Amino acid sequence: MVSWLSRLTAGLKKSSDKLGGNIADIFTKRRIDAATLDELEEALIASDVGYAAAAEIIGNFASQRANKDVSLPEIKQMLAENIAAILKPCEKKLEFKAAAPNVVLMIGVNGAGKTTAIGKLAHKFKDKKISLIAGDTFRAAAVEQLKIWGERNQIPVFSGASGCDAAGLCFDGLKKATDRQDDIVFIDTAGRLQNKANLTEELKKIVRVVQKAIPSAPHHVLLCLDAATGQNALDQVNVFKEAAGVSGLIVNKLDGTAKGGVLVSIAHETKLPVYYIGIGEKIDDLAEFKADDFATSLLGL
Ligand SMILES: Nc1nc2c(ncn2[C@@H]2O[C@H](COP(=O)(O)OP(=O)(O)O)[C@@H](O)[C@H]2O)c(=O)[nH]1
Ligand SMILES: [Mg+2]
Repeated sequence: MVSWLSRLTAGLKKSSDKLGGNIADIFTKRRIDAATLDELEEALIASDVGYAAAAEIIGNFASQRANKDVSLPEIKQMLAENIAAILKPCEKKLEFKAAAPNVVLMIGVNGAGKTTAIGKLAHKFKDKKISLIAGDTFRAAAVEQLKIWGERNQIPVFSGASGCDAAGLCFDGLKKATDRQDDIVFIDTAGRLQNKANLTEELKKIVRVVQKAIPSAPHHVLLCLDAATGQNALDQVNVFKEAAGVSGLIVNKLDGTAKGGVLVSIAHETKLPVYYIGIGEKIDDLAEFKADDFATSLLGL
């Protein structure tokens, strides 16, 4: 069995090759001076770490190394520690209340990995009684996709006719889950960002209806982000925060992108919990977010 850390490191290889390669290029050429620090900051920004986080990391790094000679591995280690410090506040465990059902609203733009993340999470929490609600009623394929995950996990999927009212479906699905005494209900939603006003309106309506069905719900509003969208992910956080009040993040597709540094930017700017990271399409390709592991993997350490 390959360890989580080595899978994470393998997934982040494109990101770490880019960042690690750029850092190596900078430091084999000359000693650390102001120009080198600038280049290092640029390398971080080029890896989607974001301006503010990069400035903070380099600021800390500059004061720590204070005229000492440092080797390349030591430099990477120091950077990894500074990155981990930014990520640490976002490392939180996704927890559920004993009082059932816990309602998890999964939101995000099309393709961000919502449906897949629901399938993976249902598997992670397979010791609990779970049902799914196919709230992405816009595309028939979306309902089918969720049903496949339902079959894989051997759990029920509550769905309606294609194009039916998503909020109404959620209300009925939650009543059913309450009757069934489910521990957790995951609600899949549509993410048509092309029509922002409609999306926002629909999500707000879903939240209202969810609260009507179960006053303490939703217990989690998880925003899925596709790491490959880079800095644009931050705009998505703001749009969805306004629409549905994001309580935590799942950052998907960290495998196969060179933009893994965006997680540092997201952590720095939003401080939202990052519960899980997606590192592949399979049922097991969802890892708990660990700040130290992520930082060392990002630097290829
Ligand atoms: N490589 C990779 N692919 C992913 C990951 N998560 C989801 N996908 C794929 O991305 C595509 C869109 O995912 P989907 O769950 O349908 O997104 P949704 O539109 O937000 O529901 C699908 O082909 C998934 O298999 C991930 O972590 N890594
Ligand atoms: Mg979907």
